[in-house]
Amino acid sequence: MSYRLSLLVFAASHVSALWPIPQSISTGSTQLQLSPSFDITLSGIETPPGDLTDAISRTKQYLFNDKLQRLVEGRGASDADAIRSAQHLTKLTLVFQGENALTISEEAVAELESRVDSYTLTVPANGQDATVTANSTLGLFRGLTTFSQLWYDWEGTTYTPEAPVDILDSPAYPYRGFMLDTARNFFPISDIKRTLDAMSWVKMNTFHWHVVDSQSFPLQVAEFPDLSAKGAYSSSFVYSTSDIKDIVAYAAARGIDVLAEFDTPGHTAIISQAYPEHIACAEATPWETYANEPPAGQLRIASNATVNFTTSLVSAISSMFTSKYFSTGGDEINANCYADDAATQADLSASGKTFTEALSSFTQSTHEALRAAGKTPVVWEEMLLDYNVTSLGNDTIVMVWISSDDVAAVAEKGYKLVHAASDYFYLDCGAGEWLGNDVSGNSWCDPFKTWQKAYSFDPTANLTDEQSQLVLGGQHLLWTEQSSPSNLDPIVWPRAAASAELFWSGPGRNGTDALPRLHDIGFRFNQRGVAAIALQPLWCALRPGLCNA
Ligand code: CP6
Repeated sequence: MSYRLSLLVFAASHVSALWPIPQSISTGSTQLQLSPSFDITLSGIETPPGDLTDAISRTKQYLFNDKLQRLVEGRGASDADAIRSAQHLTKLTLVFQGENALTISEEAVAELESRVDSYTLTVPANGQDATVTANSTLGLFRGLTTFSQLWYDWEGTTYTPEAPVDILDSPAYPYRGFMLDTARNFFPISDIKRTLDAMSWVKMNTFHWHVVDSQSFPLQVAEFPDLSAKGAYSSSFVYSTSDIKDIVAYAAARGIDVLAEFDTPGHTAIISQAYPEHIACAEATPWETYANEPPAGQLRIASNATVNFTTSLVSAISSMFTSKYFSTGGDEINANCYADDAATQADLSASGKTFTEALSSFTQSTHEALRAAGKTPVVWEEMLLDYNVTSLGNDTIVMVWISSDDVAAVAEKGYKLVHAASDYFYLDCGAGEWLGNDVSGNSWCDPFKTWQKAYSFDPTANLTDEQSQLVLGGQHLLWTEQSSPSNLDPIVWPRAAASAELFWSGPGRNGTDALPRLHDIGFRFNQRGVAAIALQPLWCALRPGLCNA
C-alpha cells in the first residue's frame, strides 16, 4: 500500500518536462494523443499580430518534430495500447482576453513592470479543445511555450501522458536574462538567434548584449563608421545596422528585450583605433598596471570633448535598440590609467574637479541623453558602491556582479537591481587561466559554477521585505575570453536554464526534484538544434530515483 503510494508520488513529480515549472499545475494520468490534424486557432483578436501567427506555426513544428521519448521511468504510462487508443486532441484555442491586442514584440519591449506574462492553460482528458487564455499576446506566447513542453513521442505518436492538465502561471520576477559578450570573441548572427530561441523556450525575456569591449568593436554605428571599420577583428566580424534590426526583431517576436551595453568609461581601449584623442593610457605599459585585461585604455572622462563624443555615441548606439533600457557599464575603472594620463590630469586641474566629480558629470551627461530618448540607464555595481557617482538617478538599475554579498548594499541605497553575481551566475568561471603572462595554471575565476549553485540562490537573502521589492530578477552571464561559437551552446545550456526557472518560478525549490525536468529540457534543446550538454550519465537520466538520493 505505502509502496504504491510512493510510486504515485514519484510519477506525479516526474511526468512533466515543463521548464520553468508553472506556479500552479494539476495533472491527471490519462494518455491523450495529438491528432495528426491538430491545429491552433486564435479567438478574441480580429487581426492576429504577425509575430503571434509565427509563434503558432513554430509551436506546431515543435509539436510534430520534437521526438522526445518516454525515457524516464514513471514518466507517463508504459501502456502502448492506452496511447494507441487515447482520445485525440484536435485543437488548441488561444483566447485573448485583453482590451486591444499589441504584437508580442511591442509587449516584449515595454517597461519591465508593465509586461504581462501570465496565462492559463487547460488540456481536457476527453479530447475536447485545449485552451490558453491571457490578457496579453505575450501571455498567449508563454502559454504556447508551455503547451509544447507537455508532449512526448512514442513510435511516431505525439502524446501527453498526464491529461487533464490545468495550469495557472505567471513569473516571480520581471527580469530573466542572459548576458553574452561578443567583443572578446565574435559570434555570428546565427549563434545569437539560436541562443534567443533557446532563451525563449525557458521563458527568459532579456538578452543583455555586452556587444563591445576593449578588445574589439564589432558594432557598426552609422554616425561613427570608423569604430567598427578600425575596431572589429575583421570586416566580417561586424554587426551591421541591419543585423541589429534583425536581431532586435527576432528577439522581440520571441518575448525578449535586447538590453544593449556600451561599457564606459573603462573597457574601451579599442576606440583608440579610430579616436585616439578620446582614450587615456592606450599605449601605457605594462598593461597590468592600467587594466584587468589587455589592452589598457579608458575614455578621458575629464575631457569635455570626450564627454560630448561619448554622449553622442551612447545616443547613437541606444537608438539602434527598441529597449526602454540601456547599459553604460561602469565597471573596473582603473585609477592608475587616469593618474598617469597627462591629458586627464590637465583637464582635471583646469576644471578643478576630482576624479569622482568628473566621473559624475561624465555619467550625468550620458544618462541624461538616455532619459531624453525615453530610456532608463543600467550600470554595473561599482558606479554606486565604489565610485560614489553622485549623479546616479534613482531610476538607475544596478547590476551586481562582484559578489552576491553586495546586493544588500545596493538595496540599502534604494536602487533597483539585477542579480548577476560572479559567485552564482558566471558561466565561464572554472575555465583555465588565459593570460599569457601567468603560467601558474590558476583559474582566473574559479570554481566552476554548477546549475545547482544558481538554482539554490536566494534572490532576497539579507533583504527586508521592502528592499526585496527592488529585486527585478537576474541572469546568467557568459564572458567570452575563453568561449567562441564552438562552445557556446555547451557552456550555456542547460546551466542557464537554472536561473530561468529560479526567476520565473521563484526560489526555494529542490534541485534533485528538478533534475529529471532539466534532463528533459536539455534533450528537447538537442532535438531543436541546441547543443545542450549532459548533466549525468544517461543511465541516471533514465532512473532518477536510483542516482539522485
Ligand atoms: N569584462 C567586463 C569582464 C568582466 C567584467 N566586465 C569580468 C570580471 C571578472 C570576472 C569575469 C568577467 N571580463 N567588461 C565584470 C563585469 Cl571573474
